[in-house]
Amino acid sequence: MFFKKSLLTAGALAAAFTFSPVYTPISGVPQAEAQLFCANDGSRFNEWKSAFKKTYKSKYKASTLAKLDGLKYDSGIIKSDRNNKKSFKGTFESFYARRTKGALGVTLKRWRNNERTLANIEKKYGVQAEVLMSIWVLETAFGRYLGNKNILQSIATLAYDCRRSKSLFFPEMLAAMTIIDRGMLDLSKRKGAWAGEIGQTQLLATRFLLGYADYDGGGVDVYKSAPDALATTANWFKKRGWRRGGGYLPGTSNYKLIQEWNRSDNYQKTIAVFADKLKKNK
Ligand SMILES: [Ca+2]
Repeated sequence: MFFKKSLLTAGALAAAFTFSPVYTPISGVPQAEAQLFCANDGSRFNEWKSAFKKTYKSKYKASTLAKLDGLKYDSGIIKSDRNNKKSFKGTFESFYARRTKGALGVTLKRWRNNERTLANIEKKYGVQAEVLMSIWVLETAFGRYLGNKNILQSIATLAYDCRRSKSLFFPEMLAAMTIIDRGMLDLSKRKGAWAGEIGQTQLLATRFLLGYADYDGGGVDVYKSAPDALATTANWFKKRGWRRGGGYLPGTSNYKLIQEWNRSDNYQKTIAVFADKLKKNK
């Protein structure tokens, strides 16, 4: 079964080069954020948490800020971040073959079993069903591999780390706190791949916040409800400017949003090409 080998670390791989549109240049950080700092080991993590709480005490509830208390610096996460590029190396052909091995039949079957849901989501948000199916299988094999790292702890560790803190993970940290603050999801109690991704399509916190959509009633649950996870993902693409019915292969109008989903060229192209293959084989 392809699930076991090729998709075991799907979420973790996907996480690596994800990129947030909420980029804050270091030169332009607001004063409050400048009070925070970064480091390359865990020695100042507790100090960073205290500084964070102080800086944002009027922005978030005390109960939200208290979620930081139990977090530890996770050096395993930093190691994953440093080593991640290797996972995406090689030619597109070899990467694509590895990641989609054995996936066509099971993904088509899953699509057929969720035909109406996918059609409704496509109709509502304008994002082609096959693109969502491609992301769903590549990220978590339909919710099978959701990751095993505490989400808030992962995000806090990466937001504190110097390498990509300001450009990528600090905005994710603020989004994560907002998600907790609004009672949307307690990320201090949820698990994801090492870069803090959420649910069946491994959404970064900024994406969860922007896309947040309840397809099947009863509140948004991107873990147990595949329709919620897929609708939230489609809604994110829509809000980022997905053109209804537009192309998504390299060189077409929507490809730039697939590029925004993940920074790896190989992974971007894999999402698009596999989606096209699904459509042609349906
Ligand atoms: Ca729901």
